[in-house]
Amino acid sequence: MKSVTLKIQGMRCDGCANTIKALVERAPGVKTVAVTFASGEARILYDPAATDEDRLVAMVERPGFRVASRAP
Ligand SMILES: [Cu+2]
Repeated sequence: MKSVTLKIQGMRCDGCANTIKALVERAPGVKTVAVTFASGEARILYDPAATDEDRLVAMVERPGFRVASRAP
């Protein structure tokens, strides 16, 4: 398992955080997702054999959010 923390721009409330969580959670290879509106961060634990960072970022950005940075 690998983990990544994404810094997300564009979240305006807890609902946005829940939207992102629900989206990423059902993606193949994703184990756990925690999204915090207050800090603007998503922490994702995933199986690197089934998905990768680029795919996770694309998933977050599809509804209109922007990933400003990534950290392990
Ligand atoms: Cu919102």
